[in-house]
Amino acid sequence: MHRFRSPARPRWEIFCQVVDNFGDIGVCWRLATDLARRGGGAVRLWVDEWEALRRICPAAAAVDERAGGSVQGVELRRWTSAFVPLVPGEIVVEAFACELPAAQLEAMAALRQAPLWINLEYLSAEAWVAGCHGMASPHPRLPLVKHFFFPGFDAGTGGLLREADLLARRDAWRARPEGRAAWLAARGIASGPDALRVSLFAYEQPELPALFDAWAGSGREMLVLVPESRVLGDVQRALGRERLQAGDRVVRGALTACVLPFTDQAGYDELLWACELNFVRGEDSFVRAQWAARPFVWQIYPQADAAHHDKLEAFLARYLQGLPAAEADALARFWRAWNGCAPDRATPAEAWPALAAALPGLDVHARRWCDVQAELPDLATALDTFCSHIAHAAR
Ligand code: TRH
Repeated sequence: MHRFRSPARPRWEIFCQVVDNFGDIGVCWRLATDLARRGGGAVRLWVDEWEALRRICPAAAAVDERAGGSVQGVELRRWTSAFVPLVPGEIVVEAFACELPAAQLEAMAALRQAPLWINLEYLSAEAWVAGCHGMASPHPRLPLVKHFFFPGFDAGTGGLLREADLLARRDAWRARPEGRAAWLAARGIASGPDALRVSLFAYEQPELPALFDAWAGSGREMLVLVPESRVLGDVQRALGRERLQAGDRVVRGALTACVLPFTDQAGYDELLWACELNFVRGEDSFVRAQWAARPFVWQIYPQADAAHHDKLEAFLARYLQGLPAAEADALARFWRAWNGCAPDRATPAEAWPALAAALPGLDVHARRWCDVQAELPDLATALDTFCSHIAHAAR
């Protein structure tokens, strides 16, 4: 069996297959740029869908898909069915069990020193994660060993992606007196000092019209910022519009809804920082909302067997710890309603007044949660440490 030995600055090679949305590429692009920025070695990212990459990383449009090219220190390569391996990296990451091409595995096995092969798993707050984090699985035929690396919310897991300067950048952005006002003004958006600013990034949401009705009739000005995403059809339905696009603004009672263009990831962070309540989805925006340290509503990626309900409850069980019962109930009730989960059969519109009342307490809690999570090693650091430990153990 070949043994992995990590050089001081390994070459990282990440494989990403885009499933359904941006999520997988959102996480992989963030990991790749974070590793590159930390100077821990060269980073190559293989992506099967260039269009999805281009949306979160517009600079990818200038890269020749066949020849590859570098953006933010990451070598971008298109992963096609005619895949021909390059010299494999010393650390090869397959994201979310995307299954490396056979030619890549053969190239890895042919090396004198086998690369360290990592399967980066989906984020889950479930208790079993810590037990599986770091497990090894030898390839049945080739002299290769795959290691499972799980992100998570405690020290027994691989942590969460968090760039080294993220929280300082967030605080500096918020501290600038003109920060948010200028950000909104640059997008042609005005709101009163007491408005509740909400970002809405979501999958389809059939319950949205009733919630918009509640917001339109609310006693507080509601500014809802909707980046172009799958929920836009429901926003159109809720506002009785045929077609909405970036730049459109619709006022109904206390509610003003503004459609924003889909930006790069840095721009999306600023949207989260600018709002008092963020609706997020999937995995990466869910984590970014936690670093924004404001109350948020998570729409979990739906799975056919409703396995996502358990994942939602597992996160709620962790997140709600330490909150007074009324605030914890308000948040849990709204999240379950937003995700269509039994047994709490309230609709989001019915669950909204209690959530609105709980926001001040939830705001304090969101900051506390963010601070606690920020004490743990971030995912890129944890991954680097994990690889070094395996290399050390192999000596
Ligand atoms: O795209 P998603 O729905 O991702 C999901 C999850 O990863 C899920 O686990 C997976 O199984 C499924 O895809 C197939 O949501 P997510 O993870 O939040 O990714 C969206 C990315 O888009 C994230 O990196 C933030 C980014 N983004 C921008 O860069 N600009 C924007 O304007 C917006 C709204 C988002």
